[in-house]
Amino acid sequence: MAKSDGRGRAQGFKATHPDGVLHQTAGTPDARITTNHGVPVSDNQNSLKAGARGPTLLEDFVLREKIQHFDHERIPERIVHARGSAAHGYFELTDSLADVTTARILTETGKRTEVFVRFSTVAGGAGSVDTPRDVRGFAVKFYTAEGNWDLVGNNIPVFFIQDAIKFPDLIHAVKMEADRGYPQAASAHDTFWDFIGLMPESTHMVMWAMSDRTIPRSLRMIEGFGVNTFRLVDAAGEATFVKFHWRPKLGTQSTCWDEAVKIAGADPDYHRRDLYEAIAAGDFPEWDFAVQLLTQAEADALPFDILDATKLIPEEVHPLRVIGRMVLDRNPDNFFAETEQVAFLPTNMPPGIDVSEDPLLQGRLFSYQDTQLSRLGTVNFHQIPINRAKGCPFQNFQRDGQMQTQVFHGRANYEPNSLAEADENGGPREDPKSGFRSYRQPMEGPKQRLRPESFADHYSQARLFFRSQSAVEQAHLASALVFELSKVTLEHVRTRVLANLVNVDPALAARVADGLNAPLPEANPTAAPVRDMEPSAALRIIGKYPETLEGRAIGVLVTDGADGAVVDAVVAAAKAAGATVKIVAPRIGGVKLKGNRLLKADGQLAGTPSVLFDAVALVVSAKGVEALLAEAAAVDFVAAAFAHLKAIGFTAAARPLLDKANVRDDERIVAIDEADDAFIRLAAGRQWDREPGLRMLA
Ligand code: HDE
Repeated sequence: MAKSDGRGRAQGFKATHPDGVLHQTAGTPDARITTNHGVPVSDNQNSLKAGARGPTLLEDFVLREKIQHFDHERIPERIVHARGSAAHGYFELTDSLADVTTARILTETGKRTEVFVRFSTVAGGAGSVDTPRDVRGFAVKFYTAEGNWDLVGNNIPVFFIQDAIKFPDLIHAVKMEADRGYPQAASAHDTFWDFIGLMPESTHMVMWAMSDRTIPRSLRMIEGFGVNTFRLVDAAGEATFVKFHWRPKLGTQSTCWDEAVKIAGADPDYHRRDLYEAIAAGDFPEWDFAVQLLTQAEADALPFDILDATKLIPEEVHPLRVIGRMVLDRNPDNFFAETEQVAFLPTNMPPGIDVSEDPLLQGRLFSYQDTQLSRLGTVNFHQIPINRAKGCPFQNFQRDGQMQTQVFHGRANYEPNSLAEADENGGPREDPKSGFRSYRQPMEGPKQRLRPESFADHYSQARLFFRSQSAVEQAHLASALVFELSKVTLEHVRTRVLANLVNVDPALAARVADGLNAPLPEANPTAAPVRDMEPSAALRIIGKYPETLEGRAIGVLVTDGADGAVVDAVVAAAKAAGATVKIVAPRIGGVKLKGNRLLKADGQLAGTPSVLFDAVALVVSAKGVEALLAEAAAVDFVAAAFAHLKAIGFTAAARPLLDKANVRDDERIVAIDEADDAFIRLAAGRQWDREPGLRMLA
């Protein structure tokens, strides 16, 4: 693994920004602090005063400029997806789609194209936590040779609503309630479930939202979906429908709900830190890029409308074709300049990729461009380095505006012009041959506000999703519904949601009603008959991800007097299997192992609970464990690892701690034996059959 400078770049690599961004170098004359206008500053510690103890002078332009700049540091946060983390990387096409599109990003195999990817939660503010139950945004900006392509997706393939006109209502309902300003980053409240109950079209997405997909283990372990249906267009102008998918190399993996809640307290930046540290360590996350392609005839044969974003296309019916891969290999240099200022626009598409008439997508085509104006404050936001087209020039006759940074030459700022003929630079010209052309979809019909009949089936795919899950996943989903609805204070809201659930699956509705201790209502009327579809194993996550330690973390709890040889063996085996390892000790200075060897700790026990690890090892001495028995954080460390179905490896002296934490033996409670790596083998998975004995699942 290459040594890294903390940003995922090999050491010795000098950071030179393509846009000449300032990198001060300590110790050189250029390292002087200056004002924003270049005047060197002599004293950055004291303001200019009348006398040593007198008032500060208005004259102090150094102070005024500094404070004024600080006063204006914040910009409006995104109205949705405010909390995010991002990384740079590259995309490489492995299988050309030249038969269906002219877009070079999808036809030139082997070429690496720079990308910038931002992951986000949806509902919480920028300062909220990383692990609420929420959809994750998965937005990719490809800097292609034919202009930027922004594939602005989520980690769930469907959406709550069918028409963009409902988006402000949906978001108002899920965000903190209008009068009280809470809850932050949570869907478990009255207004969200009130809206959901009144919008049966949201039921399919609700199934996904209540599944473990919305409590991911890591941003490196989420899928991504373009959600909306797009088109690919070939040289003859013929179109093919396309759905875009990202598949994480580490598999799609989740936490337990109780764990996610506790991580929010233990490390609110859990996902952000994980992404940053993995890239900094050279452990680059990677995704396969895949498409589902459908002709118009194939789309027409589907039992639902391909323009309806509340529906997915089962993989068993139209398999995924993997056409490329994406690797994230560099952390941003500056969070604000890049992660905060990046502006994704679903309208950014190179020639050969086009939109469909999906009414959700159609609204998005307006919204993203528009929102940047209040967020970034100017029509020139495309000139901010992270937003600039890098793979090709950008040039036109749009001029001026706030924060114009380009200096245009020449007289012509209009087109057509004939200045070129007068030997003056007439500027760029349109390109009828290879410029962007919209697909020539024939259109006719009366102007009207109408939902098509083909969008009427709101429950069949919700049922498909629920019935495709494993028993464990069904229990989690039902329990999540019980949890959320238990936070709803309005009884009629709970009842209405239950009445919708009856349409999904009467047994699910009965389980949730039982979990609420509420009567089961009659089913709500449906706009179309609910169909049974063939269950799709592809919709599960448990049992699908690789049981590997790659991308996972192991916590080793140690005490004074512990056997250093055992610690070394566990650490070496875990690292060899691809895990990161953290030593946890009662005090951060570490412990004195047997033989007086000092072992420094990476985390102090009270601040490093086991929710931060995928498995834990207890390597302790008899004397050390005595002290731990009187430490609630130690008992919690073990009890929580057990409750979250994790492997616990232990040396013999740890037994009293296991007993105090009420740990019952099963396959993943493993005595650590230097000669046997059973703990490491079992550390990658969770002991699912432990769960029913531990908590009341619905
Ligand atoms: Fe967005 N969405 N959205 N959205 N969305 C925004 O644009 C909007 C939808 C998604 O990391 C906003 O720049 C409307 C679906 C992501 O910067 C805003 C509708 C999907 C991000 C906006 C939708 C998404 C956004 C807020 C319904 C999955 C974060 C800030 C018609 C395919 C991008 C911004 C980033 C952000 C509008 C629905 C994904 C307000 C009107 C469906 C990943 O323009």
